[in-house]
Amino acid sequence: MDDKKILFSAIQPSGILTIGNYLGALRNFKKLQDDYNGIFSLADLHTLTVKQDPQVLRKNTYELAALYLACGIDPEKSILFAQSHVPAHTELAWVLNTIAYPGELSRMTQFKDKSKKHEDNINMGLMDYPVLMAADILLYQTELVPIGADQKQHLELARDLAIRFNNRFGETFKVPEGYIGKTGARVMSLAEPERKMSKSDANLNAFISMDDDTDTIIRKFKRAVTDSDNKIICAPDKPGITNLLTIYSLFASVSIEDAEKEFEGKGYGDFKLKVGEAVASVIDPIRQEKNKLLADKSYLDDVLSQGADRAARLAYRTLGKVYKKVGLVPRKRG
Ligand code: ATP
Ligand code: LTN
Repeated sequence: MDDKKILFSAIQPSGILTIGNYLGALRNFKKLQDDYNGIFSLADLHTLTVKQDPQVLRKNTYELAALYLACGIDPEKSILFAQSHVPAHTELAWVLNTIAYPGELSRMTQFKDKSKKHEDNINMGLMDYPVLMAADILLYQTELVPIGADQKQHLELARDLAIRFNNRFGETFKVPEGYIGKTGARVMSLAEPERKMSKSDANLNAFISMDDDTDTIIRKFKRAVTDSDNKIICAPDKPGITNLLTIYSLFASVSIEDAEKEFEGKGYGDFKLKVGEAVASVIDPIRQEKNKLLADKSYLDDVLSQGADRAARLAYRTLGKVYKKVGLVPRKRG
């Protein structure tokens, strides 16, 4: 690794990703990987906080590895690995648990939302989720963390834990900054534009999955909830159209203002078709590339294995420092 700053991010292999995950996270990873030492993880341990079918989880993990690569993460430039392949993540999480307070964890919006959604499975892992996420980030002396807007609160906690540990035991962790894109950090549901687009939504028409083909994408945009008048502009009282314009501007690479001009005087039908076509033209080649990569599991296994070796080298440097600072006796070898 050269002396560029470290960037870390992760995505859970908890299902097929949506264009929300793409616009809020994945798209930025590729943009940033040349200017930083990028470390990208499959947050497989995080997914266990919600019930998973073991076979589906394994499949989703390969899907996500292939998607990262298809979206342009270059394993020669960046490190790509599975969180569970580097045990330092859970080891550091344990130490951070001893300085994290139940009060601050139970106040987290995601914990409250997911507790409501999964009433039958409110487990310790669900509450401890942000501490494992803090460990992910702090292990690598990370300076920048690209995330969607919904993860801002978790990043704040990672910063608080780094500062708390440094104050108590001496300078150990870099305090990371978040990178939240100006547009696309919170893509909204197509069915209920006041709520964020989520891959676990029961209504399949509420999101565009990265696996949807062109016809499906166009059909879903056609059904997208819009507002009562016929104006195609961004406005606080037009959340549906604002969301579609944002999606269009990012996928067609035009500014919101230019998009508004382009559709001035046009009807919703025309507009929605254009949004669908713009999205499909970007997603189609990514999906095809992902499926090609998925056919070669041994290549994906190799990438992840080499990624885990490189990640572990960096991670254990920090973990060694942490163990020493808190007073654990180092194991004597030989
Ligand atoms: P779930 O919907 O199953 O709760 P999720 O999609 O919110 O999961 P992750 O898959 O871990 O959670 O998210 C990966 C990245 O995508 C994170 O950086 C997150 O902030 C971002 N992200 C998630 N949803 C959106 C969205 N609607 N708009 C923009 N970014 C998003
Ligand atoms: N919780 C994140 C996924 C995640 C993550 C991380 C993101 C796990 N560990 C470390 C950034 C840095 C989410 O997006 N739901």
